[in-house]
Amino acid sequence: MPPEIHGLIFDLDGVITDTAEYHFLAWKRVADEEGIPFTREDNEALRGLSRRESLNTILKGRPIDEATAQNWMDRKNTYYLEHLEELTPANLLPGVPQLLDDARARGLKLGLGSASKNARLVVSRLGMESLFDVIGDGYCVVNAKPAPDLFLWVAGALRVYPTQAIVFEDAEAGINAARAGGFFTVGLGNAANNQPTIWLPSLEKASLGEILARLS
Ligand code: B16
Ligand code: MG
Repeated sequence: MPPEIHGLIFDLDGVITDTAEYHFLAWKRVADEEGIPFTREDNEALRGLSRRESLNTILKGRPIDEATAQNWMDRKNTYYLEHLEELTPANLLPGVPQLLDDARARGLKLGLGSASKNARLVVSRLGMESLFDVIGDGYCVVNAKPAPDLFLWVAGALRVYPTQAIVFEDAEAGINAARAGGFFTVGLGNAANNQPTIWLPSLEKASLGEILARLS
């Protein structure tokens, strides 16, 4: 029996738009100011991690006190917000508008599950406020990805069971979170190694009909 899918839940950064570059530039500026080595390659490990977990990863065990940690995270966010001013609907990743339109036409509920505390601002800059039934962001749950809490929170608000929903994710932490919650997963790009239900290189040529058929 094919599963009954009633909802789709999308990660934001790396799935709907590519804000990873802005996160990188903002962390890089803080790291340079503080004399800490931080490369583009290091940045890949931060995909899907909360701001606090990102800082911990960048620090690689270097001890800093809480006031300093807060100061660095605040500065990173200030720099990140400057970059968000460049974001427009043209920054939607290819294939996203078509997929969302198709999902709507099929009567599926649509949710967003992002670790970012800036997710609502990003969604608004992309002109997508009215497209999602529920937006889960970095303020919704205490335990960030890879805990399943955020996706479970979004599914609950959508009134769908995890076994009736597909999570679209680009990051290891996100795939692990969705799998731990019992969701079907579509892993994009580098998420191939994390055993998603279905892997796609990107959403560019994705067909929702094919994705649903492959779950059967
Ligand atoms: P903020 P996602 C994540 O977004 C990013 O991938 C990750 O790099 C970032 O640290 C995190 O949001 C928190 O963002 O500092 O804006 O709260 O992939 O979960 O949409
Ligand atoms: Mg992501």
